[in-house]
Amino acid sequence: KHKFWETQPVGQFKDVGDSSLPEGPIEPPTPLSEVKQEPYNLPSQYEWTTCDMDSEETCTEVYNLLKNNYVEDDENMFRFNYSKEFLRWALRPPGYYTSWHIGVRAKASKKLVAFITGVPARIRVLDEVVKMAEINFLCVHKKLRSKRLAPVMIKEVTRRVHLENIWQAAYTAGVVLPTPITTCQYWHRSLNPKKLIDVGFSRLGARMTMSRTIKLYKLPDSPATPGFRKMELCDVPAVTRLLRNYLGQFAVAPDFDENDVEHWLLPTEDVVDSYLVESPEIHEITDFCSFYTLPSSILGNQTYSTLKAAYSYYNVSTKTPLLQLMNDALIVAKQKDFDVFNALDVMQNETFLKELKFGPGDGQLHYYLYNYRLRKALKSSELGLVLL
Ligand code: MYA
Ligand code: JJ1
Repeated sequence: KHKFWETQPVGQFKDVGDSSLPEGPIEPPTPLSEVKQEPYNLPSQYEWTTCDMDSEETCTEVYNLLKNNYVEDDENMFRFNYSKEFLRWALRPPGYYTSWHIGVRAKASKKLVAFITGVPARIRVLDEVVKMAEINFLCVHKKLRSKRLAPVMIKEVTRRVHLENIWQAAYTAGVVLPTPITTCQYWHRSLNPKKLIDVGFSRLGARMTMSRTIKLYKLPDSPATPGFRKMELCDVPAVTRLLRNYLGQFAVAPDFDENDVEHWLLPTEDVVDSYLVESPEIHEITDFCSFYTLPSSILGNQTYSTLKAAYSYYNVSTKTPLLQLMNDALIVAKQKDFDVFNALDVMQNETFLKELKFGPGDGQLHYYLYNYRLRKALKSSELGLVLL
């Protein structure tokens, strides 16, 4: 059934539940001299290109490929529309490799027709910190689908990751592959219910009118928690301590240091927003919340072309109840004109989703590790990792 994935060092469906298999790497690293030195072969009309995201021109080509060909919902009503600024942020974290930003061009026209990326990350799995690649933005132009280009791209990114002496990877997908370490549910909190209903993102509930719906989702004009403010550069050490301590409780989570926190969590306009609670008396940072900006194109609506969505990222509560902290996150997201606030049922998110009027979506997100076996699948609440 999975002609490609059956050949890869990933947990296979036939092994699910087999607790005699060892936990950890599925195959050992090979000497670097034994890693294939030349790129994999593409069909003869295509060529590899390394995408320099510093180049405005290349970044625009990547942006347009994804804008027109990346992930859609199951009814093809919405398509992710990552901004250029977001792509630069996502692809240039500390220690990134330009060689892991891989494109495919048509030789004749030089048009960019496919893309896949990796970025380096340290991810803790149970009690071991593992150097990994986070693989994302796999995309093949709609006109070139089902030609088995994706397996070649995955093998090529794998080869380039191996050349940096990294042997594991983490990735997510909306499709089921061999085999998820966990499956997460998307939840959605309406901020602009009228627009969401008008564009078909949500529906009027039974026995609900538009005005009752608008009232149901109304939020205060400003956050309620004393000392709630935007994160700043000087907060990086305190936020790193807070986050490291919090993420320690999950089975799989990033091992963030201060450089990572500065990159991934310091606010960047229209890319990532982070807020914290500084106790007014002792100036101690006790709580933290964050979300990233990922709009979707609305396909074929006369009135609206984009849905502005915020996605819950990392949140830590030690003093302010998580429910109150996330309510404040919803309030600032509404103030910033987002239409919807999305979250997965990871970490402790289940403790606020229903109470804060999130509803389950029709999408799921499956999480995977490459060349690392977990004896048992995780509950989504045991996962401390959010990929973009
Ligand atoms: S997930 C986002 C994926 N992108 C999209 O959904 C955008 C819209 N779709 C497309 O662009 C295409 O449909 C794609 C497939 C490119 C997805 N992950 O070329 P094909 C397998 C992994 O004929 P196409 C993200 O970015 C499929 O099961 N494999 O198909 C994370 C089949 O294999 P098998 C996938 O539709 C990506 C084969 O590909 C996915 O033209 C992580 C068919 O190939 C998928 N999302 O193109 C990648 N979809 O026969 C893995 C289909 O065995 C990274 N397939 O079933 C692994 C770690 C690598 C690094 C390791 C380092 C050590
Ligand atoms: O956004 C998603 N679904 C929406 C829109 C559905 C439109 C018809 N298919 C949804 N809306 C209901 C909201 C409602 C608000 C009031 C309360 C009740 C709920 O369910 C879904 C997630 O649910 N998104 C997708 O399907 C996009 C793809 C998700 C998989 C992504 C995979 C890839 C990334 C790898 O990096």
